[in-house]
Amino acid sequence: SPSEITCKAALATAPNVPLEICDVIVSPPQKGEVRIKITHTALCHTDSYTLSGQDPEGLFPAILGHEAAGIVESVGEGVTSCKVGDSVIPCYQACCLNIENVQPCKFCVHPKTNLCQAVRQWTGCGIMKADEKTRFRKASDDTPIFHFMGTSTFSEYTVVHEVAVAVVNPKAPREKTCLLGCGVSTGWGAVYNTAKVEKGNTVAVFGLGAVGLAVIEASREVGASRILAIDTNPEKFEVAKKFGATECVNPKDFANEKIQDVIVKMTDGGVDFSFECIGNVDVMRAALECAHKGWGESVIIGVAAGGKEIATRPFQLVTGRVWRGTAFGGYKSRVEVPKLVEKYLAGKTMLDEYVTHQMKFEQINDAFDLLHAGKCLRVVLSM
Ligand code: NAD
Ligand code: DAO
Ligand code: ZN
Repeated sequence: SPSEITCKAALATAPNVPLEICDVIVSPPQKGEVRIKITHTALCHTDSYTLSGQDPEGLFPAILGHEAAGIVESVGEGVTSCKVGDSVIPCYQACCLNIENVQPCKFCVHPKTNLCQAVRQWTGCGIMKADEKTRFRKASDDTPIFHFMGTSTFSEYTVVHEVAVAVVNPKAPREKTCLLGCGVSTGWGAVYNTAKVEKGNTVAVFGLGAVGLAVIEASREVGASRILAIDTNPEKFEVAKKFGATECVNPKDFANEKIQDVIVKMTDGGVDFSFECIGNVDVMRAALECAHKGWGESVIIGVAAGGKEIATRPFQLVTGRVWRGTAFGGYKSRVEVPKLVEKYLAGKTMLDEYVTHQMKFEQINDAFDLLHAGKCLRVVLSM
């Protein structure tokens, strides 16, 4: 049976201090768990948000990271849906469908949601369901280390619940498909599953990071007639056009006008769909209010800081606008992520284009600096 592994991990010891690369001991997977050798991990905003100390669920010390790919190293008792050697993508949003001897939760069988609750109460507390303990401890002094989002991919080895493991085509390059663990899938799914954008629709996308660009890419694929790309950083416009934006707008060019009024004027009353891909509650309002009267829908994707609230005049909704939100683009992760990998392999999606930097795992703090400076789409670290 599997034994403990000592390996390198990037430890978040306390809010707002650089990660500490150190040796950690990773326990064997218990019942319903899988130990994964992480080969590639990207960084996403949520990792930096939790590291900043603003995340109400943030725990320290912890191993962050949730956008990754790897290979199954060992499996715990009763695991049937993956085996040693499988190429996998850990899923922070679990999915308990299609597992032998597992009764799916009521969220998983519901067609309108992907918010599986099978392990949510434990992943929210940084522990594993089987014994409500962590599988990580510091090699130097045995301090227990919390898990993060049920994934903890900033480690050479991690332990996750079986319901959080998507088995994917081994031919797919993990240095690219790791992005399907979060941001890119989220943007695509927001268009296909949440908004259900159709050919000829008009779209406004606020925030041109990887998530916003994935929204643009999917909107182009479904045949949106106009795709307005909005960002306060004009350096993002060139890449937005490459992904399919038809027009780019910088709110800073309209100092005396609200951006929603600018978009409404540009589009004869507003867009069919808008997407907030930033995490700014004022922009969320603007996105709702630039949706067309009578039918326009706005999707919140960005994660706002803890305690923030959204506002608009209720009349905006009375007059037919709809406000929605999405987590992981509505994809039922374990079932649908493998299909996204196939779509990429068939040449029907972009993915390589979202990777702007490749670095070694040891350079993770430099990668965070790039993220904070807005200088990257995605940095992929190889272990
Ligand atoms: P990012 O930081 O790479 O991109 C954000 C972009 O917004 C940047 O280009 C920035 O210049 C721009 N921006 C900032 N303030 C602006 C403003 N006031 N007006 C216009 N543009 C502005 O981020 P990302 O990785 O693309 O993620 C976007 C958001 O989506 C984050 O909040 C992230 O946490 C969230 N997210 C949500 C989910 C989900 O499931 N709902 C999944 C992944 C990421
Ligand atoms: O409460 O059941 C739940 C689901 C919580 C997870 C939702 C995550 C949404 C955004 C995550 C940010 C990107 C990693
Ligand atoms: Zn479930």
